[in-house]
Amino acid sequence: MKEKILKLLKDSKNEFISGQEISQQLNVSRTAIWKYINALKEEGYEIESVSRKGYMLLSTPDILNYEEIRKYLETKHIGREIFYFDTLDSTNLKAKELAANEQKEGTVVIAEEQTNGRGRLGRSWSSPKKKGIWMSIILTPEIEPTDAAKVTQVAAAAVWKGINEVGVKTQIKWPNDIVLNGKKVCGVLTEMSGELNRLNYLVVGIGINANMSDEDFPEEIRGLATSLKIELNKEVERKELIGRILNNFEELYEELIHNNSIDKSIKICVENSALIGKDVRLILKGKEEEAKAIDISKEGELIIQDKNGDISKIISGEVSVRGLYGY
Ligand code: BTX
Repeated sequence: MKEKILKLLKDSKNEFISGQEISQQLNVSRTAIWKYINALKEEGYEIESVSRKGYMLLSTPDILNYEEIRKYLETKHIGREIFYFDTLDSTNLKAKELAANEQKEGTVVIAEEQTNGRGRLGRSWSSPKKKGIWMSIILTPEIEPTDAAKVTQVAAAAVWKGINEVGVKTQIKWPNDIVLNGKKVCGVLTEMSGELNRLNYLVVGIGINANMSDEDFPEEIRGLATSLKIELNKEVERKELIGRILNNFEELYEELIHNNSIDKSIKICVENSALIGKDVRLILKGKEEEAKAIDISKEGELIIQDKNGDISKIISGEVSVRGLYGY
């Protein structure tokens, strides 16, 4: 109901809408409306109320609920249900909980802050309040569990495109990072629930440093991390960026679902790769090896050439890849 009232306020653009009209349209009592209006005010919506005239929306806060993101969405399924939280331990954890309870394909979980944001291999992800985009998408594709890593490439490509559309050219560091001027601006964490040959669901977690300043990062990662704001010198509209990323994600993901292909995503990942053509250090189970990254396969594996000239493919999750020259 709160969302419906907000929609009416937004639809009456800069004009008062009377309590009576809201009450008639939504079949809800005037006292209930008053309570919902107060709840909206608490969320940061500035609403003027004048007796006999009604309510007028003066300004909307920078928050990431469905009502705010909706106007940027062009998707059919992805992001059509958004669970929005002020604070969460981790959007991936919440998404897994929801997915286990039959939440459907395309549901998105967003938090303004994560107190236990997670990276790969038990690492943590710094997620300060209202400074970034911390979100997870629930997916139930009919693909083999071994193909789950393909979705990470789809997500990386979708984020690259979304950020590019708001005017920032980044690079994709296979398999799951987006970098900007050699520093990490986004990370993707795909987690899966399934059995050997059956995938139950996937959760694709996306963390984007949108509007952080240097001092918003923990000291130990300041040299490695950057934000779109730092590079652009101005804040980005987080809700617009979310909309663009989800739109691109749906388009690229449909290629996987309908054609069992991720060619479009791979093309983006290859053309904008931070690694291809460069020497990299592979870290596999504590062992380090130098090689040259030469391509990404149709399946999303990194193709490398070792010092003897031998070519092989590596699967994400197997190794950490470091650029030798600070990318
Ligand atoms: P990763 O394991 O590749 O990167 C984690 C590493 O990146 C950390 O060990 C740290 O060095 C560095 N780091 C931590 N926080 C940041 C940051 N904000 N910016 C840049 N570098 C950082 C990458 O894992 C995958 C991260 C996914 C995060 C999303 S947020 C929404 C969803 N929920 C959740 O808990 N995780 C995902």
